[in-house]
Amino acid sequence: MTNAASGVPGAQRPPGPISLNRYEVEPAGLGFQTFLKLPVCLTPEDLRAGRIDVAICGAPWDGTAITRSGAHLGPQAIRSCDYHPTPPLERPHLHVGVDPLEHLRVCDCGDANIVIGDTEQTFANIRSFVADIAATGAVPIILGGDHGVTWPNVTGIADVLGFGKIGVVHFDAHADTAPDVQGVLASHGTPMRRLIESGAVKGKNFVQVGLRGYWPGPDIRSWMEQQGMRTHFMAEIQRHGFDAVLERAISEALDDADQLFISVDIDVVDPSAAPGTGSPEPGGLTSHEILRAIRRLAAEVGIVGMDVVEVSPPYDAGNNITCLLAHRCVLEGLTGIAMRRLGITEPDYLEERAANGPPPQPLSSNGAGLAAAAEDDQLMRRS
Ligand SMILES: [Mn+2]
Repeated sequence: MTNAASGVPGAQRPPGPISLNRYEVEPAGLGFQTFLKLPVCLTPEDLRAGRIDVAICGAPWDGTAITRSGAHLGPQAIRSCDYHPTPPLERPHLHVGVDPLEHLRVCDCGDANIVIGDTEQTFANIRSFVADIAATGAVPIILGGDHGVTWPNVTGIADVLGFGKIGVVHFDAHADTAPDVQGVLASHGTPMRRLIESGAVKGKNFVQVGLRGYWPGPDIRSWMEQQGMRTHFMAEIQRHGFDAVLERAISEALDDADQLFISVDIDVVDPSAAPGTGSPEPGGLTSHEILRAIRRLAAEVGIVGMDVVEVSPPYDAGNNITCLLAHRCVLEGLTGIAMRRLGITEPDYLEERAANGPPPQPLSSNGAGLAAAAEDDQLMRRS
């Protein structure tokens, strides 16, 4: 996030978050499209001065996608999926009664420095970009980008918190554990292999949810089992229900590592709700299942980072439903982080009014009210 050259961001001003709003109130779509039109932080000093809790940022890279491309356009497309005027900066979650922006200081850090065509340099840049954010104590939420970026994303956090200390819950249709792709180590099919082989994440601290389809074969699956990875296929979800599998994933995530990173490949969701992605696989989660899962993990386990990847706007349906879902995945992560700060960590917490409908109307008082209204009506007619 820092440059040695002249023109260092922040060199000519006091550090702190910068609002980019030109006008006092700007409708969504007007002006600079930061996430939720949040203020911007360009340097670690800005993050520290603003005592930022969560930093949204992007890794607009699709150079390691081996299927359909376009994920480099994900971060800006996701940022533009908001429709509330700002200020006021508020997003009260109707199901849990918590407004994350009331309890968290959140900013947009812009994007990691991408060098088109140079995977090695780009991944080094993403890793240090994420580490710089994590080192300030802020939780990075990274918008992808193809899934290759999860290797530097998680490694950057491990650089700060320690190798082998982080658990990963990985939502995906695909295992992403190939040893290489045509001899190439950095790919969107290999990041989970790289994280385990490098020691950034222990195999048994990897929990995967939503796998399906026709890959990988027995060799890779047996490697995954040897590492102790906990993999939950869609078949398990179909047989036992999503909530039961999510409970298992939560207890596995809490098993050893106490620091959790969530990696959301949007293709874990069925292509009917998330068509704009590189490797769509029919038969996936619903949108409300992924949203609830992210919120629950952030609230009940706690997260030190998250990414939402593989959103490819050129393949999205005309109403941007995939980008919209990715945007809401971030809002659920923010809500869960705020819930945990408030001590709301009970399993599947929902606000009473939202979960159980309107309070019942006592029949007697209702009847009395009607009778009184009828009496008023009679008086009106007589006068
Ligand atoms: Mn995938």
